Amino acid sequence: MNFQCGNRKLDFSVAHVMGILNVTPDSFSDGGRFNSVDSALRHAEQMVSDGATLIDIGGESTRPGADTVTTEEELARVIPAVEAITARLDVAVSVDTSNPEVIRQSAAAGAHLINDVRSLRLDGALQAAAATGLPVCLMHWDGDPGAVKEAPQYSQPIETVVKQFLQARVSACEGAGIGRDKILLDPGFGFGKNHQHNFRLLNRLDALHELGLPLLTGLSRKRMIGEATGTETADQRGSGSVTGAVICALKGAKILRVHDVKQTAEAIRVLTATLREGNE
Ligand code: 9MG
Repeated sequence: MNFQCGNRKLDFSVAHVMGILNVTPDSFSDGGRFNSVDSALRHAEQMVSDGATLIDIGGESTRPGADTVTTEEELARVIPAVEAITARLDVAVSVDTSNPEVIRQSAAAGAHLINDVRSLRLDGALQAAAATGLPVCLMHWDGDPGAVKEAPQYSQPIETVVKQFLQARVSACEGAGIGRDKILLDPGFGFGKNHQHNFRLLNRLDALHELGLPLLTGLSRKRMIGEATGTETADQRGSGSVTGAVICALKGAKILRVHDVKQTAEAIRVLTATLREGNE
């Protein structure tokens, strides 16, 4: 059960922890403290020593209301971090981007995976990703990729909506020459979904396995965790996020995108030890 991630192999008999490295000045929960190459590298080093086997570098904030970023600015934030981390650390580097030029230059800089919350729907993104030969993560986010849904409503159960959307994006990828062995799927917790959608999707994550592709999930420090735990700020949501990650892994997710790497990696080790015994 291996997944080839660029020149790295991930053993999918266990769940992997992907550490989040925001290189935006207004990043989600670190307040932009990691926006220089040195501090990005230090943060990545810490996450690797805490148990991350992937690092997801993002130069565009997808927080509701965040400023849009120009291609030049995104490249200036992301590429030096990709170069520094791939040159120095033994870790798979993912780039969180929807921009075709950033996809191209990230691959040239040594990235191993393209993580696109817009599922390669921007003009030229599908072709750019196919040309790199890298694997891609396709995430469910309904509607206009640039817009944030205020009061999301779906006419079918959310797991059906997500499954149909992802199936269509898988077909688009195959049509562009990206093979199924290079595709990860993501339900997109928090993207165009309300509390009920998010938790129903978490409960029914198994439904996405019918697509036959490995799952990546990200619910770390999101509002859904805040709503369930009654925590106002992102940095108060650590234990709720770890619990959510464990639920995802129990339901078969292979990559967990998280802020709290050490705590999540330890929790996953306990889960892995449990599942190894008595499951033969
Ligand atoms: C960039 N980003 C923010 N949240 C995410 C999520 O849930 N999944 C993926 N793949 N990327 C995300």
